[in-house]
Amino acid sequence: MDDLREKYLTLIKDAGDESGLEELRVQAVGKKGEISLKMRELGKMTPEERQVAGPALNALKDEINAALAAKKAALADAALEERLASEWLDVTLPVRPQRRGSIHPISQTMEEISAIFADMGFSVAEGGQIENDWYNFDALNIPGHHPARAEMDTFYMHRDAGDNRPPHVLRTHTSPVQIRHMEAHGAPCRIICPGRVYRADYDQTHTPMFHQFEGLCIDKDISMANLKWTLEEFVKAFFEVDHVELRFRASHFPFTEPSAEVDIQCSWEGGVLKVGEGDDWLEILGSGMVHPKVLQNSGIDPNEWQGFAFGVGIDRIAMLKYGIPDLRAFFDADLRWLRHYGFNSLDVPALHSGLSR
Ligand code: 2NM
Repeated sequence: MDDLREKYLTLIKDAGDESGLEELRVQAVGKKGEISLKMRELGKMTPEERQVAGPALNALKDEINAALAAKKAALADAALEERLASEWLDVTLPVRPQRRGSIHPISQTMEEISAIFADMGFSVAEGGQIENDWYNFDALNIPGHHPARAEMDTFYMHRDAGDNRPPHVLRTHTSPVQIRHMEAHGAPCRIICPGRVYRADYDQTHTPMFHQFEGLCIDKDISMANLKWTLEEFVKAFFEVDHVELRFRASHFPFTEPSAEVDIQCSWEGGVLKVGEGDDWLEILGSGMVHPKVLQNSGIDPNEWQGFAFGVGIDRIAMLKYGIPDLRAFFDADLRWLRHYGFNSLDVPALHSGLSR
């Protein structure tokens, strides 16, 4: 018995890993292990012999089990220590200086817009890029025969021959998101809807996919004055100037009444754009008071609520702000262009830190 003890305690002490240790356990105290076999021999002993050998064997078995458990814990500890040592990481090290990628100017501009409007209590709403007739046109007071529908250069989705349902369309503006939002949440509401929109138009100043954001504010006692203040605050914050004149020109959209196109004061002295100086004007957006029919179509009572809405082309104001001369370069995925015009992913636009620094 002393030999057995000596043998197994030494083997256990020298075991290198958990699977080796498990083999030892089977070999010593498993069902057919050496100690278990010895215990079976107890039956052949005289009662006197058994009284001595029985407790001694049990004690040995306990001792070996305890040694196995202790070694198992020690091996697990060692494995953990080894893993922790290899996974060690100094989180206080500075970020690697080389820039691997950059934020596209349109993404940057969208983040800036969101930060500005969030500060005025607007939240961001998004929706799908494939829409149906109702949400893209009818709900917005643009009926089938309306010239605005033809003017929109709409992309129609394919329908199988014989399927006479009206086709889906690629949304031509983000207004459907606003209709769906009013339908789902009712009034009051204050949202901006940025996103991709599509029109079949391609030249120097148009791409078939472009970005816009629309704003919508519905409440009691909302007027054009609220619209003017909101847009002034936006333009000042976006172009990072303290003062700017806005010019409202009467216009027409089916979904607003009255409607206005808005120009901002600027100068082009020396070929550089300065917003809020000089006596030139730059058209940047369309706006108006939401048409009562649009409210009604969205489940909102126009006798109780009213509001303003506006739409702005993101690509264009991004070009103006960041001096990007060519619209189409936005979508060329040219790495040299992206490195030049891209933004650092760690500088998240926020009003308190300077929007675009
Ligand atoms: C514009 C100009 C004027 C507009 C209207 C709506 C809605 F859904 F509330 F009716 N959203 N956006 C709107 C109004 C858009 O873009 C030039």
